[in-house]
Amino acid sequence: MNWEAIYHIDDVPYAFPVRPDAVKVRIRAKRGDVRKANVLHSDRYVAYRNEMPQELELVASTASHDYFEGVIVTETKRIRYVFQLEDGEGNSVWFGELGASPNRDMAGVFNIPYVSPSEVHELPEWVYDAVVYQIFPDRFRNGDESNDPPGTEPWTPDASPSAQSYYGGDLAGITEKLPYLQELGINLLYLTPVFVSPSTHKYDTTDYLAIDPHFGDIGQLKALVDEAHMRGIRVMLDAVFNHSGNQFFAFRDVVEKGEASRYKEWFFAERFPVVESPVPNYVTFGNAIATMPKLNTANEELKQYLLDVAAYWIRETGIDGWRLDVANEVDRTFWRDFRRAVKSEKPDALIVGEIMHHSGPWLRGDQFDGVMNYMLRTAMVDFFAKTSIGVREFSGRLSMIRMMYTDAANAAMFNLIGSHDTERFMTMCERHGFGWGEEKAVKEKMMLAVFFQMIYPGIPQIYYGDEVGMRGGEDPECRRPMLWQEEQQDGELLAFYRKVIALRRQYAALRRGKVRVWLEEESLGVLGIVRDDGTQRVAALINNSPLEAVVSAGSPFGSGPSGFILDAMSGVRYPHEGRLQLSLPPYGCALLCEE
Ligand code: ARE
Ligand code: CA
Repeated sequence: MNWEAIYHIDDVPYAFPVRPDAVKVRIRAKRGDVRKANVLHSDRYVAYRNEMPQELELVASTASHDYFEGVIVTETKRIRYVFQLEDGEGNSVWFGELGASPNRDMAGVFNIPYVSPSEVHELPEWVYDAVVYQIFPDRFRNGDESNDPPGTEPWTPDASPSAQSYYGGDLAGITEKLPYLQELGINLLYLTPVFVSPSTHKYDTTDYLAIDPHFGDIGQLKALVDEAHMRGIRVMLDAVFNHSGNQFFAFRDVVEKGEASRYKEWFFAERFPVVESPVPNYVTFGNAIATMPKLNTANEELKQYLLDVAAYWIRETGIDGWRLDVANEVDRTFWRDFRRAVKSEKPDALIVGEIMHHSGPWLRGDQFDGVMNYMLRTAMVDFFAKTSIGVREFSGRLSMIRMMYTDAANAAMFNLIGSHDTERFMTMCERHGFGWGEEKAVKEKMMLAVFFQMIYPGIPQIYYGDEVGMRGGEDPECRRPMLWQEEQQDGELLAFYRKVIALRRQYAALRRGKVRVWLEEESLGVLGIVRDDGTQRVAALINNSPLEAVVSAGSPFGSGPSGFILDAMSGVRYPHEGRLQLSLPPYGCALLCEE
């Protein structure tokens, strides 16, 4: 056994409360090393050696490591525990706070002195059932031509927008299309910024307390939220608190009054007077983007101002949460206070940060619920669109990402294949797909990725237009106006989206079930994933290869209650006697369910 690979700490993500009386523990070992993993635990104040060993389950594997997990239930909320690992050759090792040792006492013990209820990362129940649709408001639907900005361009979905183009989309348009979204099956909307701003994307806020007149007004936002709620759809807005726009009143004040401005501490002026050109002498978002002065969110006065903004929109319009822009560059104390402010205004509000990389520090339950899962997107792009990694590597990356976070954080991720900041997924499939221009295979790869989104833990995210086959490279190409003409939409793709979203809503195991890898058929390109919520078990099969795959494997359904297993994708029934044999078409998938 490789002792050096064994790892656990008594902290997130290796130990975290899942209920006030239960803590999940995880331990890592070298892949394939450990045949049996146990945790021995008791109350901290009872005499040693009275513990019962509790066996842990192998829950995830990367190329190099296996991860074992178990839930310790505690009546007293005070836990003392130590791990004991066994390999296949009868060797055993103890692992405690002093490290690994063949001698139990030399390994020491881990302690969870007290599980405070406030440490449990509680998610609103609805989050488990959510499927989110992202809208870039200027480009979704023009519902009111009277508010169009000057120079509004014609709504041509194959046009090439510039960074400054306006297309006239607005809140009225979104409200008008709620029936379409309801029929699609989504139940959460995320709108990129809607507050007053001089740009088309509105990430440079002029007024945090007013809707941009080109999008509508607060009455129209209220109407949108009310109508959405009536249709079972929640609404989240974009909080751009890392920076403001340079037209924001406080920044104008600093530019005008310099050091005498009472808002000078709200920003990071390098010297006074503050100048915006030729090079800004203050900190901005990104690299010297003068129109986006960075906000000093550690400043108490500014903090209160922004927390009031967050509460105001919840209170006045009933929105259900916030997506946080450039979330990893904002003061973390600010985010902790933000969470308190938002949840005290609306206890079941959802908070999702925008972070493109490892997000552990923000996902301990004290700041965000989840993040936009760009790490998962990269894995999906590599596996489905580029085929630059195989089944094992993909599966390993999924495991790695899950093992970075708590169960709650994993459930609240926005699992996206693309956004307003990335090339569209279909375009990536095309670009990396087939020299021989196989239109069909390109679409099938896209469908596989969407199927995967729907069977995986976390909130599947759909970027407007992906569902009808819109194409587009990086910003601004990925922000074309929505394709509404039915004859131009990809009806087959849209039908597929509706079908797999409906399946996610039909099978509770896909939303709340634990996730286990069932099959990693590297040579076939087949991945099998099981979801199980304790009452229902479903198994998803994905054939990420241009060839038909004949899968013959031990069934994940045990002996099974009936003689048949249903593939909910095709409607085909397979005989079931402990073994499953079925064939998947090229880039095909199956969702197997007990009947
Ligand atoms: C505009 C132009 C672009 C141009 C850019 C540079 O449209 O074509 O390249 O200017 O000057 C908003 C607008 C953008 C606009 C930008 C600046 O939507 O259209 O770009 O403002 O005016 C990092 C951050 C991440 C951030 C991305 C963009 O970590 O938070 O950069 N995303 C948010 C929003 C954006 C928004 C802003 C922030 C600013 O979602 O839409 O942009 O409010 C790697 C790095 C990431 C990096 C990423 C960039 O993955 O690791 O950290 O993300 O690249 O894609
Ligand atoms: Ca309009």
